[in-house]
Amino acid sequence: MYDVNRVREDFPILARQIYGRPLVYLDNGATTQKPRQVVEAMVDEYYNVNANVHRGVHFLSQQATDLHEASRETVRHFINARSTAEILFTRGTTESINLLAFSFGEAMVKAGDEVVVSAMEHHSNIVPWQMMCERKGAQLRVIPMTDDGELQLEALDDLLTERTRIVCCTQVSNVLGTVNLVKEVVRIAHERGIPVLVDGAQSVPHMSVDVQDMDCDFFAFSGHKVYGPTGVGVLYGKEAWLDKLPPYQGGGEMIKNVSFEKTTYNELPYKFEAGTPDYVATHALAKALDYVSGLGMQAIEAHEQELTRYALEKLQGIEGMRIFGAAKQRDAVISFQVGNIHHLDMGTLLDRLGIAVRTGHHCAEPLMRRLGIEGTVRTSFGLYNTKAEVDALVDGIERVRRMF
Ligand code: 7TS
Repeated sequence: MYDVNRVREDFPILARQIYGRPLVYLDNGATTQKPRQVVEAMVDEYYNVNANVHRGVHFLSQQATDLHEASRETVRHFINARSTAEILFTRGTTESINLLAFSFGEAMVKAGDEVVVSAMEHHSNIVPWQMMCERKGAQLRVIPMTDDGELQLEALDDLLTERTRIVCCTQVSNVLGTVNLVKEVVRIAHERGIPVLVDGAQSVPHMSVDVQDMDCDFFAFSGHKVYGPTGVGVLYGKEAWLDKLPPYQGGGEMIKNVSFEKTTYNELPYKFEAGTPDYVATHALAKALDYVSGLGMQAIEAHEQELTRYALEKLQGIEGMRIFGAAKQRDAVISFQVGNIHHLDMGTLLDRLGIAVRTGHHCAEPLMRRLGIEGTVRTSFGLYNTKAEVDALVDGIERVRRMF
C-alpha cells in the first residue's frame, strides 16, 4: 500500500509553517520538493567526491565520472531508451528544446518549411521553434484544440504537408492537465516520415514513460519537476537523428580534435555536451529517479489520480467554480477561476493560509488566448500531497469567496 504519510517524512520542507500554518504545497507543476535522498547525495558528493569529470587521471575525477555516467544509465533505463548515447544532459526542458530547435533547424530546415506545435504548448516549446523559423524563413503551424482541452488529431493529418519538418507536442498540459495521445501523434507524423519531439516536463513526474514504445524521435524533461535538483534536464534523441545533427554549443568535451583550421566533434552523447556538466546534479537526478522508481511509478500515478478525482469533485461543489479543461485522460493539474475573483487575489489570499498555488498565464499565453482568459489559479499535485491538503484548499477557496 502507498503510505503517503511515510513518504512525507522524506521531505523536510513539508514540515514548515507558513504564516503560522502548515505548508500546503500545491505548486508541483512549477517545481517539486526534494527528498533527503536527493539532497544528501549532493552534499555527500561535494564533501567527499568532488572533481571535474572526464578529464582527470586521478581517483576523485574517475569516481565523479563514474557517478555521472552511471546516472546517464539510470536515466536511460527510466525512460527505456535503447542506448546511453541517446541521453543528453542539459540544464532542463527549456535548454533541451533550444538545443534541438537550433541543431535541427541548422541541419533540416529551409525557407518555406513548416514546424508544427500544439495549441497547448508551454512557451518553451513555442518560442525556440519560432526563433528558428525566423532565422530560416520557415512557418509555425498549430494543432487546434477542442473547448474541452483535447487536441484535434483529426486536423493533424491535414496540417502536415511535404514542407513539414517536425511536430512538437507536450505529453501533458501544464495548464489543463490533458494527457495527449502522443503515440497517436507519432503514428500520424511517422506515416509521412516526419519526426516528433515530445515535451515530457509534466509527464515524467507522474507516469511511467517508455520512449521506445511511444516511438517519439526526441523527448525532453527537467530534473527539478521530478524531485531532482534544479539546473539539470535531459534531451533524448534517437541515435540516427542525433548523428545527423550538428552541435549546439562549442567548447571543451564536445570535440575530438581541435586545430585553428578545423575541429572534429566527439561521439554521442558528448558532441552535444560542451563544457563542464553539472555532474553533482546529474548524480542527484539519478537518485531522484531511483526514489520515484522505489515508490513505483504506477503507485504514484494511482495516488495522484485518486487525489485529482477527489479534488475535481470537491472543487466542483464550490459556487462560481469554473474549471478549465475536461479531457477524458487528465493528470494531476487543475486550473480554475472562482466567480470574478481575480486569480492573483485568490493566490495571494490562499498564500496567507499557507497554501501555495500558482496564478497567471503559466507560460502558455497562446492557450490563454484560446480559452479567452488572462490567467487561472492552478493547483498541481505531487506524490506527497494528501486529501487533507485538498480539503484545506477547498476550505481556503470558500473563505476567500466569502470575503468577496
Ligand atoms: N514544458 C512544460 C510542459 C512545462 O510545464 C515547463 C515548465 C517547461 C516545459 C519548462 O521547464 P523548465 O524546467 O525548463 O523551466 N512549467 C512551469 C509551470 O507550469 N510553472 O512553472 C514552470
